[in-house]
Amino acid sequence: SLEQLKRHDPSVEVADKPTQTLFVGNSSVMCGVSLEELEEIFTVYDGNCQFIVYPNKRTYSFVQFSSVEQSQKACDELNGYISPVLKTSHLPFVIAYIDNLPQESTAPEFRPKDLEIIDDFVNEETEQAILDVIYSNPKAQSMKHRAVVHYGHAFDYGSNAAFKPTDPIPDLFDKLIDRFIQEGYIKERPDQITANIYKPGDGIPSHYDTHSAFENEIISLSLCSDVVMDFKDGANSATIAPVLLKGRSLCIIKGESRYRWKHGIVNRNNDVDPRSNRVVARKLRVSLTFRKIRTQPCQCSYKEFCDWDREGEMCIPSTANAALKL
Ligand code: AKG
Repeated sequence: SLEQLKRHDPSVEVADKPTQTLFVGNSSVMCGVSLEELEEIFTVYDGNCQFIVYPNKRTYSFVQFSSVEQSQKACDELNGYISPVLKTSHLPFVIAYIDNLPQESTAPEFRPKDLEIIDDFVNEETEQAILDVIYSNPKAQSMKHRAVVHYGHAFDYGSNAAFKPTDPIPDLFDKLIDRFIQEGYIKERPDQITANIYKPGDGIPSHYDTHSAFENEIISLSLCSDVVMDFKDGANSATIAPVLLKGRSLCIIKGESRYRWKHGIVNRNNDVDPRSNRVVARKLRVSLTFRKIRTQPCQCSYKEFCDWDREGEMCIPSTANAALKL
């Protein structure tokens, strides 16, 4: 295992005395060890230890403890040990103290074309003000699974084909829209806003925002928690770009990233930051998605992914419904 460390991460120095950070060989999903198992085994020594993992890329992980005493106890007790917590793996952990973690990649992250992420778009005060507006709506207050509140327009089950006006767009959200336009992120004014409230563990299935239902530019403002959104290439579903959406960031999905790539959030309690490989625990997350309802057939240049066939009638109500996931 240490041989593999030298080969893949030569910048990591193995220490000759105890440090706060452990290299743990035979500890990844490639060896049949789940993140949940790893957490169960190592948090016994430090409830706040941090995990750096490489699912499907490395056979090892790193665990960073709050103190040397904690890492020493974990190392003494777990090195060479096959924990009974492990359901699938029968390989002993190979543990070593290390002086430094692998350097974070400085290469640009792999992202769909035309996707834009703006960190720190709102400050904490504005974040709280937005949450207050959302939670003043009774629909947002009790929930078992992902809860959804619409502003401006909502899908009309009655006619099953159109949007109907619903709660008006709050002034604060209108001010955000002014900023999107002034700062050049979008050109057209959205008229439909959806607030999604996700408990830790909740996600949203991979989907296209239906071409025929909404105009090109779609904005999602993330609040409260970081989360990884997976973009899947519609032309090749094995191509997945995981993108970290930080709390208070803006994600602008347009062009190729909107018409050709699907987006979704996996149901799970943790994410792996694609840049640092750190495990990030999810908290309750609220997002606001801003869209403009389309009134003319979609004329995008991604015809193979479009529900408008350019020849006949093709605005399928059920897909407009799916777009809003009501
Ligand atoms: C949607 O409402 O269509 C979403 O994909 C929500 C995205 C998000 O939660 O950021």
